[in-house]
Amino acid sequence: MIIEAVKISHLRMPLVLPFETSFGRITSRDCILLEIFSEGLTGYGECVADRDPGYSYETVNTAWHILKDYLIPAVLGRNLHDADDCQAMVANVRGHPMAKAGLEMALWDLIGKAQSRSLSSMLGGVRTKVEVGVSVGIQETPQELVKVVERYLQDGYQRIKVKIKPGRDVGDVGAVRAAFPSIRLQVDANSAYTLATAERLKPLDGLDLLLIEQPLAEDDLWDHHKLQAQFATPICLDESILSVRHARQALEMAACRIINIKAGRVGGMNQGAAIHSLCHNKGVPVWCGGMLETGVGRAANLALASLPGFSLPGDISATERYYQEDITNERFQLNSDSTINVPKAPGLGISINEKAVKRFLVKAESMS
Ligand code: NPG
Repeated sequence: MIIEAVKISHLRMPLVLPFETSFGRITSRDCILLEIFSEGLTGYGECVADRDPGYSYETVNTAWHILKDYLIPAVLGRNLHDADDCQAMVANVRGHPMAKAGLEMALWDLIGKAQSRSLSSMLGGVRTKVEVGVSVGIQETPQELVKVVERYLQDGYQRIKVKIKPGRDVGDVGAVRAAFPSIRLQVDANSAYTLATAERLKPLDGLDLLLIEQPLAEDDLWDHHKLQAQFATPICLDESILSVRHARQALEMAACRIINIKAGRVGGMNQGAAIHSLCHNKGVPVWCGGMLETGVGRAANLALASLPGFSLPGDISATERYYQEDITNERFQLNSDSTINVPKAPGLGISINEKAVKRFLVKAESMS
């Protein structure tokens, strides 16, 4: 398929509730919607780079620059047979995985539509619905956190992730565990500790957690290795794993026992699936992370999480947990068994609500 034109749109969407992590609090979320045009079809993708460089160095503005000046010119006018071709076309650009992943997602959608195949089936997915949980941001007080968790449990989520940071860790998680002794519970520090300050997390080992996610800096595999040796609870890496090579090295040096896979963080679905295969072959559990995606990215996450090795619930919640109004016509619902259905229609299996896109638009640009 010849890539005829590409449109990028910077969107800002209000969140239903503020979301606070160790790197800040947001009340709205930015992203870039990509549209790739070929043979009368449109492929949609979502670039998950955020407004601020808190989670990653990429921002919506760096991604805009990299897409507009490098990645889109690398694919415009080219003949694509397979979304996997995209990786080679953008290989000259160092880093910027979220920008690459947004483009790649749109190509998967386009090719899926051309071949009448769902993304899940193209990737080798084996599930029609996937187990999901909810990620709960830092609240005003531990008591407030317990209330919020209770509401999500009532909604039907059977796995809860709690965000932690220094000073808001053992007390908060202990309060949740005391209130709900048998729920599946995990924590995420988003790199907020050092090997020294992570000492204070020791009591978490007694709280029967599924995992402790990314306690230390993203470029610090070796100290994660030292920390894992001190904890019975598995350490899970997120920000540290940007490639298949990082995943292999982290496992070889026992820096973690579980990996969170986000296609955006690793440069695309193709790389996410490859990390999945590496881990699956080694018997290492993986799960699908989330970046507060719109329905576009959520559809992609559900397809990825349908691969056989995704054995832990993903950070993929129902649309209503994030957005009152989404940019897809489809709204994802939570099933009574804490699962969400994997889209079946060709490509991502979603359609776009153009009115909503207009409402949330910051700026747009078309290239052909
Ligand atoms: O449900 O999509 C979701 C949110 C899951 O906690 C979540 N994401 O660090 O993994 C993370 C965190 C995040 C959100 C990171 C937004 C960056 C931006």
